[in-house]
Amino acid sequence: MMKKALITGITGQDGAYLAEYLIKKGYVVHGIKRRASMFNTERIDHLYQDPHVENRNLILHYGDLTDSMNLTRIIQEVQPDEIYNLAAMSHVKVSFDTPEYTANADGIGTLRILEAVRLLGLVDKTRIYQASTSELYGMVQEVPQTEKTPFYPRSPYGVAKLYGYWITVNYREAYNIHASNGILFNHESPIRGETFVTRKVTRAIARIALTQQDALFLGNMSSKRDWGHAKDYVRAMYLILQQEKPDDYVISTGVTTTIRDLVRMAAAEVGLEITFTGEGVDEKGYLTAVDEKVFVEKVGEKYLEENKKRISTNPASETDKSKVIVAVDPTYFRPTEVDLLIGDSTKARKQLGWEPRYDLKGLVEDMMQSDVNLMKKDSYLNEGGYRTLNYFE
Ligand code: NDP
Ligand code: GDR
Repeated sequence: MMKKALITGITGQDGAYLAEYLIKKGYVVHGIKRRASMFNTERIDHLYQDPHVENRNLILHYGDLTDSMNLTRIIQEVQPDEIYNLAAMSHVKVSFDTPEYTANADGIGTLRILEAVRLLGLVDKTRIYQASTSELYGMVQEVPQTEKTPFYPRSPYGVAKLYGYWITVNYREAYNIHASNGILFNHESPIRGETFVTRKVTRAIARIALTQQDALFLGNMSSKRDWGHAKDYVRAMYLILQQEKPDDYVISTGVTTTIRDLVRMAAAEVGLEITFTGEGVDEKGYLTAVDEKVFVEKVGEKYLEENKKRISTNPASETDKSKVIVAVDPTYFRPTEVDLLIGDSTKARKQLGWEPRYDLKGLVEDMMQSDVNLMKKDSYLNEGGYRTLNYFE
């Protein structure tokens, strides 16, 4: 019998990589996708099979993590051996704008899945993976962060995911469900969402190199992230569900880098020399008092104290170069920030035998290569006149 997996969030970055990985392993993969006014399956189109074909190994269902009845019905129909709960409103900054929805989808959504499995009597059959996150650590308590480091989330997203984490642990303890948390640190890829900082940077640097764009605007460039490749991280998800006992695991590379250095690495891939600047930066590239005003205007006074240190330690460098490429726009600052993430994944490496195959350099190379190709394609379309949409002409 082929194993059946159900992936929520199959149209996202991780969902797409995981679906391909599981299909290659011989699974029948079921996925939940949201109804949208346009096609939203681009990341999995290469796996798509016509519904009229028999013995498909990819089957999609319309659904939403905010709809209990829908989730319960799908789980009942599919009777999955494994559920990977990857669906979420996953953008930290956006969660400040949509806190209630984020809590509903990311927090209560997790409960809906666990409770459906319990009510349907699938506790002994179905294993559950919960997409937990290094955003749980939030305010630095200790580094590197392990499974035992206390949580202190710093965004509505982080707080919603905290509920998801603990309700998973609670269902495991209360009902003996095989439910596990992967506490995954940031992981990226050529199909990463365009508004996360890595992809925003690789897309923009590719466009700047091809003279399609002049400058890139970023927020706080001093925060540090432990970035890995999504391909490596979906392997860890699978391994977590193959363990005899459910448990929680940190998945990370153990190397941390500032946003500023990430920008430098991406620029180096296309031989660009970069200059950092910002509204009101002094000749050394440090943000001046003027920027505090801009900050207050754009972000709000009450966030100034919290971010003052970050503003003053957001230095530019090599400012004597004439070309301005990266500028600071306070709009992208967050009301509360996570300054430093660096994960210790010793437990996963020992117990799961998991090792990442990509380091940050390999990841940036992969993303830059892909985005340069993408932007070249874009140029051809523009130059050929295939891009203009004029509904009223
Ligand atoms: P993406 O944002 O790329 O994908 C999120 C997926 O969830 C998309 O398929 C999206 O659908 C779907 N989705 C969003 N809201 C709902 C909803 N209400 N109901 C059903 N589906 C919904 O995220 P990633 O692939 O990067 O991340 C996967 C999971 O892992 C997320 O839960 C994320 O929070 C978590 N995580 C991610 C990390 C990372 O660095 N990437 C690190 C740690 C945790 P649509 O395509 O229609 O928008
Ligand atoms: P993060 O990822 O918040 O860590 O959450 P993101 O790439 O959005 O931000 C990383 C850091 O970069 C700083 N930054 C900017 N971020 C964005 N998006 N855009 C900018 O212009 C910009 N300028 C600076 C941010 O302030 C932050 O410090 C991701 C998501 O995938 C979550 O779902 C996941 O749980 C965590 O990673 C682990």
